[in-house]
Amino acid sequence: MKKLLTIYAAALALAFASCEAPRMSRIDQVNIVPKPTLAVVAEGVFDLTKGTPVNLLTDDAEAHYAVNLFNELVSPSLGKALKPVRTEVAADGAVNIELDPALGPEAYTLSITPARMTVTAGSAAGAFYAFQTLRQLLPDAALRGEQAGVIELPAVSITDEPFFAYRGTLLDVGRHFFTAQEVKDYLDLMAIHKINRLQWHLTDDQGWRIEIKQYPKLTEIGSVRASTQNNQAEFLKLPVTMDGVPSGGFYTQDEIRDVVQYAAERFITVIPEIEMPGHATAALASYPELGCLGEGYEVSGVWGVHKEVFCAGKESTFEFLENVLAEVIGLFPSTYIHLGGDECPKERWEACPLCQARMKEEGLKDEFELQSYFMRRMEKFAQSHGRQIIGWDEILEGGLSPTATVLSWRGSKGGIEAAKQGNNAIMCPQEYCYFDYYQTEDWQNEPYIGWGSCIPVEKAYRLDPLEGLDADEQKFILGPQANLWGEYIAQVPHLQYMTLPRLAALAEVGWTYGPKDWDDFKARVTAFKRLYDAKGYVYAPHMFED
Ligand code: TNX
Repeated sequence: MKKLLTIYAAALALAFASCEAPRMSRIDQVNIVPKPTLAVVAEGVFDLTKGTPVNLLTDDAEAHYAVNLFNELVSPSLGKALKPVRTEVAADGAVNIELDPALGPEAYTLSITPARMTVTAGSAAGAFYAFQTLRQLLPDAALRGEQAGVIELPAVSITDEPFFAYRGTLLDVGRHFFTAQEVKDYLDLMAIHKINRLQWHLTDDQGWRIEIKQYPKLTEIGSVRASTQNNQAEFLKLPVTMDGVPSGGFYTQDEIRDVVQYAAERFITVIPEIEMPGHATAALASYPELGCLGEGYEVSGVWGVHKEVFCAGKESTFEFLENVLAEVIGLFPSTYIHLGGDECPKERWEACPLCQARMKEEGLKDEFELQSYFMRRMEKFAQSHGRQIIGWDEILEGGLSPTATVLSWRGSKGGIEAAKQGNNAIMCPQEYCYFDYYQTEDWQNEPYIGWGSCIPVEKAYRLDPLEGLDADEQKFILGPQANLWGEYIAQVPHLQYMTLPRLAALAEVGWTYGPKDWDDFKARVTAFKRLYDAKGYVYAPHMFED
């Protein structure tokens, strides 16, 4: 028996030795999304093997980081990480990597000829984007990480740079919690689309998700709700039904730091959002003294706009929020901190003697001005810590602070108004950018629940973030953002389905500004279909079907 086994093992070893890793043929057609500034496809292929030298023409930490990025992409198939060698000039038969600060920080050129491959990037971020483009040039089997002796790369010459510096998505973990690992997976999804901002919606009526050391009850009490609405009551005009199942979760500060670091490695800035003065029920359930009523709050299990908001009359509210923000600022290096500011009903303030007294004292003519007072006061605090604030477009009501950035969600008009006033704005108009909406009109037949109305990929692709603005005003538009609201999104496959392939459309809106050609986009976006399939991502299939 032992002898038999030895013979068998020897035969196996021989079989492996003689079975060389295959040559992976080049992709049939070069398709790149988002569309590069300039891309010229040429004849021939470059053969990448595990013996291909990687020449580093710049010798600094960023360049070495770029080599790691390259290896992450190709070493699973080549079976080993390629070692960089420092050289003065680019050479044939090699991959050449160079950083050239004369290019913009996110800019790159990628040149592949049968003789050599050369990446020149403005910074490590540019190299990162070059390799996201290169990913789209890899054969399917390489995307799946299958072994290859040779990977054929098509000859191309690409010069590329994003149009907008801000290309964002919002992830709502307030409504349904996603673990730190799931958030990291989401960051990976963003990164392949060259999206570089994550607005992390960490607090809402239905849950407080971030550990604040000074206020432990925020997570002890505020991160858990007893029961959750499980029907689309608003959309279907039905009475609300509840599931009766407790649900919760929060991130420790260590987890937050870890996610922020993971994002930074992918050139994504995480912008924390702490909601105020509205969407505050979970905070009030934890510290009821911060509300106008002072008692009787519960972490909410139903969706929609809630009338329980922070009391704007009490000094203790501001003290609390400043202490919270001080911890948040310590965790997030982002220049921008998002302070919410949306959907704040004024009913409690109207009936609250302290809020009314504050209005009198400060000479505020109505509750909208009181909200503006609230936001400006918190903005001042953020600024005293060297940060800038973003707020939903409601911060225009009652007087916009000259230094706040507006996130335009009720159409583009808030962003337009902000830009006309000389304020920065980010565009996420509801009718283009709400990825929690259905993907098709035929919503009854979609496999996952949506918020209500529908945004097909083509609609998402049609957003023009600069529409309605003249050249001077356009400078204030930082870029577009897609919002993934989480009322009905509790599981990762659902999250992926709502995101893909609409994120590819948003990616192109943010990266490539210019005339729209839907048919051309539709043909090119197959690059992402290959990737989604290789990685096993769940996506809406409709645009690939006809
Ligand atoms: C509006 S956008 C909201 C969210 C909801 C979303 C549902 C904004 C500032 N508020 O609270 O989750 O609609 O699509």
